[in-house]
Amino acid sequence: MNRWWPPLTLLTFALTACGQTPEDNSTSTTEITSEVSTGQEDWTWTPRLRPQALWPEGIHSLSSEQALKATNGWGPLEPNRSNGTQVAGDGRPLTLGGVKFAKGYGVHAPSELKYNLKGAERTRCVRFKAEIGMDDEVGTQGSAVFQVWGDTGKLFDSGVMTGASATQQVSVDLRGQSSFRMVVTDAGNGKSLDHADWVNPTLTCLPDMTVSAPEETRIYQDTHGTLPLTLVNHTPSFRGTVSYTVEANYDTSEYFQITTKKTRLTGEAQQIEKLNIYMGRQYTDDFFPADLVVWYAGEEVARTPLNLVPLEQEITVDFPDIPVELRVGRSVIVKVPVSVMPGGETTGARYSLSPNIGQAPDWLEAEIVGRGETPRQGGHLQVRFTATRNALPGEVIQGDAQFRLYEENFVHRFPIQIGTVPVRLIAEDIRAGGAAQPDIQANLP
Ligand SMILES: [Ca+2]
Ligand SMILES: [Ca+2]
Repeated sequence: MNRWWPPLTLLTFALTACGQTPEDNSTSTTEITSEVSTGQEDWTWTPRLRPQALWPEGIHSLSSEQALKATNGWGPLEPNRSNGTQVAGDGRPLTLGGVKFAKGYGVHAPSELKYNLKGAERTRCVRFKAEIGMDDEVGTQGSAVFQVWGDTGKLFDSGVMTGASATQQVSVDLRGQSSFRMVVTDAGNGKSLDHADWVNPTLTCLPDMTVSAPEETRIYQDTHGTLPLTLVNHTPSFRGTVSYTVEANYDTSEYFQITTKKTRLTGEAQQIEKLNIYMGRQYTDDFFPADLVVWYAGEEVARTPLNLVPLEQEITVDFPDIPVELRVGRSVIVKVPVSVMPGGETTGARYSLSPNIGQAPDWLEAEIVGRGETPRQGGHLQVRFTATRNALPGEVIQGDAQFRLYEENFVHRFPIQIGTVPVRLIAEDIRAGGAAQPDIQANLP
């Protein structure tokens, strides 16, 4: 047997002592209401009251915090120890079901601990968690009820727990409360042997922050887009990392994914985050109403409506298969057919060119001639390529020029590569050595 037991004499003393108090046979164990004492307390702690400073570390241990009020049915409550006897500081390691715990409160019914939930810098404490049970120092005896109360009434009730009860996990939502109380009653049968433990009591505290997104964000299907978020943080000391999810009444993974997972907040009052969103191909509606939810410490900290509008991309641009041949100082204009599928929504695409040839693209210039926009019913783009200098020895003289498309109507532009065109430079005069190439006329498609 691994459990540590005190000397028999001490155990006997402890158990008979709390079983022989004048209050022991009391049956007037009316439920403790918000501010009314039952008069059964053996100990009350009030002289050192002060609001606790709850800083937004997220998970906030209560085991070292000062309470606004504390009462206990058998001597003082014991921080990080079992209640033991009426003597202060005589408890043993908090033990539930044979498991010892370092943090928590050992109390004795009737007992109450009251805490402030108002934190500094608008911190909001939204959840209380603990493990509860009768301490092993009473064996399978004792009988008590654990309760959590807020301003608005009772938020949790464990039912009657005895020394034989399994440890319970407590998780209470405290949103909307300004304070809360951890209460232990004697379960209506007297307080004898009611040695109760609140183990690992914690508050989850959140920064006061808001998030907002554009009223509408348009993204081409099958591409990544950018969603600008504005994070406003009213808790300057907060330096935590928040994460994001999307809530909707459908499976969002089929339609889009937020690929930016986390943001480290720097304490700035306002922070801009550009979320990367991938928009899938499957869609049936014009837009996707959803909520973007910001999380911290496992709790929702802020949310904003999110309307993602998928743009169809049904434009085909057909470059000629043959290379464009250029002489230095000359230009070639290539007509590029652009087709739009019936019913397609080009929404006025805008084009630009990005040369990309080997290591030395600087000899090639390319530009759109004309409006640079696709007619809604299709048509042609005219692209002018110009060679500006001779190739140098060892320089690549043939390669692909990339043709990139930009959509005017994006909230944020990003390039979509829709094709490449091969371009060949005809060098007339290779300087610094090497043989000159034959003079070949540009091949005009
Ligand atoms: Ca004690
Ligand atoms: Ca009892």
